[in-house]
Amino acid sequence: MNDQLRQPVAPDMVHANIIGGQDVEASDGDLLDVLSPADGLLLARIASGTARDVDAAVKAARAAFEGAWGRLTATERGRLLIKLAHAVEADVETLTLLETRDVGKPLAQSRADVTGLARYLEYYGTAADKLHGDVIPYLGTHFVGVERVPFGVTGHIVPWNYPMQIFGRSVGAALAAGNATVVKPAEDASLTILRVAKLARDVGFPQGALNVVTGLGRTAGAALTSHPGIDFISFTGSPETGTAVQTAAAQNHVGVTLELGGKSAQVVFDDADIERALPVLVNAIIQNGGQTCSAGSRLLIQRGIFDDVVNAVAARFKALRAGHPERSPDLGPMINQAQQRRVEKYLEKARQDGLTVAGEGGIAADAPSGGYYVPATFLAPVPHESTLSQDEVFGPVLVATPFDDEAEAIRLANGTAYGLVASVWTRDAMRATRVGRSMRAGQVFVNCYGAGGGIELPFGGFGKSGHGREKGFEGLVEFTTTRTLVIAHG
Ligand code: TXE
Repeated sequence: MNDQLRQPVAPDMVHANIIGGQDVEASDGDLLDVLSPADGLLLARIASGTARDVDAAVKAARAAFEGAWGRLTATERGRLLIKLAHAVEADVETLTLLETRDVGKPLAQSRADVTGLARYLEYYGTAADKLHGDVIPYLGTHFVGVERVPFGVTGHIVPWNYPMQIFGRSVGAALAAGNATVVKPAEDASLTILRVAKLARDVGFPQGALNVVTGLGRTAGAALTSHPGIDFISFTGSPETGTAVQTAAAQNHVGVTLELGGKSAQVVFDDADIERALPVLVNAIIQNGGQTCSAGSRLLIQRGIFDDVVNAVAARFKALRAGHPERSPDLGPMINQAQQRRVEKYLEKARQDGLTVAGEGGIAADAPSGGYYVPATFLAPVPHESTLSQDEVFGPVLVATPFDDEAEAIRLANGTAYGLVASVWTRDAMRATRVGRSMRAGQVFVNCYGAGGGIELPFGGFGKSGHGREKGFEGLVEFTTTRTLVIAHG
């Protein structure tokens, strides 16, 4: 493990943007403080990127696309991504600790994210030269070939909840497809992305293929999404910012992928294997403190087993402790004070509305007082129409609602503005298939939830959860368009 990181990180640890392969300070020299979610103390400072920095990064990316990066074959691009995957694996200890300190994830989750990033890079690296076009039968006198070509320069707005994984699925796929990239990490989660960009430089990515401009969403982020030199945008974040991003993209007539979170239902029928389900039902919301777009934040339970399942889930919630992320807690802190307040406000309103807390965890006695901790909270029964059943809380808050039959289960599961993920728990294979295929969600799990990380599986939403697909081979295709060549030969 990197000894420097074992020590308290010096507050003057300052990070520049990475533009055209160089470390570049913000054009006006401004810095943003990075606070540790575990204790609220200063951890580092990052460049507060400006529109000028974004412009320089877009120009560096364009030069790479038209130059050394654009000239590489798909195989050569793939090899570089695989080299980067190996460099990430070799750096796993340092990246894991840095991620935990920056975003407050328990070490095991940070490690899983870093390993996930390496796997994304491997997946897209090995896929780069398997992405090919088509030949279309046409007039007898003409040959028609359809090529899959990159857009050019892609912009990536990455949120703070899974910086490593979202960087992997978005930037990894865009690079594999041959685009040059400009990344704006979240202001609360830039440190590991900057480090990976340096690893990319070390393993030989041509200058400008991967640029990182850190800073605020309303300045650096907005400058990136409205820049006329950007050919496609990938955004993961809130629906409100997603609207701003898509509006900006529309001005430049470019496409966007939006992944905007969810309010995903876990549907439990009375014939389900409850013992098998219980740990999965709880983990689906507790993972990353509930700050997960695909969190299973609603339990829909068939009425006959409602009380029993609620009691069993409540018992598990009571045992959960939020604590310092370097001390293997059940869940870490929220990312920042604003997110902590957001979750607390939802819980205050729920109590005012008279909703019943069925099980509440605690905060570990040794959790630093300045950290952004929220106890895991399970409420049941919660009416389907209530705010807590409809809004994405993005914290360790689970609600349960009873249903009577299959039709009601489907209506409730599909009854929010979101549509990202769902799960169905039953031993009846026909019902599992029937209900699974009725879900308005981009991914549906049967007798499991989020199994295996899903790097190979297309992921994305319906409705307010956004549009476009990431992950899997479909995520690679998403970063390309076509060019059709018609050749007369007779
Ligand atoms: O999101 P924002 P916030 C949801 C979750 C959370 C809420 C608010 O419910 O509680 O959103 O989080 C950049 N132009 N999700 O405020 O604002 C910003 O710098 C361009 C769900 O953090 O969407 C960051 O990099 N970019 C979600 C990114 O957008 C802008 C993950 C996300 O920030 C911008 C995160 C602008 N005008 C939050 N304004 C998921 N789908 O998993 C901000 N940004």
